[in-house]
Amino acid sequence: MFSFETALRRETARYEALIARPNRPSDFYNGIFTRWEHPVLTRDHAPLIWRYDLDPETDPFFMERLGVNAVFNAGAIKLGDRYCLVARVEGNDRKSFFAVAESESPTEGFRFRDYPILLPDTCRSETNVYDMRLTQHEDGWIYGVFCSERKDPSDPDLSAAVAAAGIVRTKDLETWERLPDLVTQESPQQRNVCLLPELVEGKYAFFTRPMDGFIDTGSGGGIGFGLCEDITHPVIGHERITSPRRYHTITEVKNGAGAVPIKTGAGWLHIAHGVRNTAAGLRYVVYVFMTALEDPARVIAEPSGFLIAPRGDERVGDVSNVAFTNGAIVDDDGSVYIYYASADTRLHVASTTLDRLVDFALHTPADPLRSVDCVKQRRALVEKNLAYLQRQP
Ligand code: BGC
Ligand code: BMA
Repeated sequence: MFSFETALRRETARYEALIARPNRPSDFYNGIFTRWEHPVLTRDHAPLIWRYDLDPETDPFFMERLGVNAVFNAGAIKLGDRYCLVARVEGNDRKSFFAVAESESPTEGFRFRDYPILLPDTCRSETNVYDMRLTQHEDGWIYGVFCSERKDPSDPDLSAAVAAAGIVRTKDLETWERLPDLVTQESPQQRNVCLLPELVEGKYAFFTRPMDGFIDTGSGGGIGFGLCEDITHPVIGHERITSPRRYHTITEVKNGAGAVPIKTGAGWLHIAHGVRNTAAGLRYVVYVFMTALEDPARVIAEPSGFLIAPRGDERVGDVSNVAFTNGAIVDDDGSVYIYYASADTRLHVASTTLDRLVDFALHTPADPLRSVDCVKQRRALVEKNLAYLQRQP
């Protein structure tokens, strides 16, 4: 016999056990980062009060009334001693929204606040929002830059859409002020835009991703960079290309910013994403590059290949073969927590340190772009290692 009470008790206990589940480093090793065993957020982390109607009068079968399909791509920030994630939550209805999950630990225990974020509704045609990057700006605000998507009214194709960068700001992740969407005069569409924490030449500095169409970056040559004078009327004239897309690399089809760039003594550290095409669809990986402190658009290092690609269970989900990040937290002790999602389905954490990431960025050889040169690069490493081993007693 079905009992509402029993089902509610069982699901509540399961939910609490999930939140309380300790996480631990997995046995994956590459010296660059530690992969943690369990995801930090999944659809099962969505509170019961978001999904069920807990009143047996109106929900006698204790049914999910508003299911949650996926929790992934999160902006990340540390506020006081709390690690805060603004996750992309996708309902069973395909619409995404933002919600804050927080914990005293960077790797486990994330719990959503009671209410998801209700953004100020400033544009009737806006249909979906996702992938917020959180910037603790030197002007005192926390900015959230996200993708705002709507149907393309000029194209009868039902799937034709327009993507723009929406901007909100807050002090506490609770009250959000919406600013006008970013206007980029050279690019009709934008996705994967993020704001640098510091002014450059006294202006707000954005990493952009110029694109001609909704999916195709077209003539968009890579990750862009542009300055805007007034954040309350954000307009960017020219966008310079920083990290470019290149033939037969991990960025051939697209690339874009990931986490907000991190300032280090050696330059701005970027944890970005690159996309290549395959017979099985697009493959997304996370990669690293650095730009100059005095000119954040100028690339000074780009280690070859990816930092994080989907592995094992990470490969499978709603959009398989995707590793994607839009948030990382740098701790006071130099630890870095990269929150990356797999397959547009769940959110994981990788931990490392600033020292390791900078060493990786500066001392890993660049992609020589041709197979034959890649073999030479690898043979040179083998030769160095064999000579080293021979010198050992
Ligand atoms: C989806 C995004 C995706 C984009 C491009 C959007 O409709 O919500 O997850 O990145 O399309 O494929
Ligand atoms: C994009 C992103 C993400 C998503 C990825 C893979 O373009 O903006 O939302 O993770 O595609 O679907």
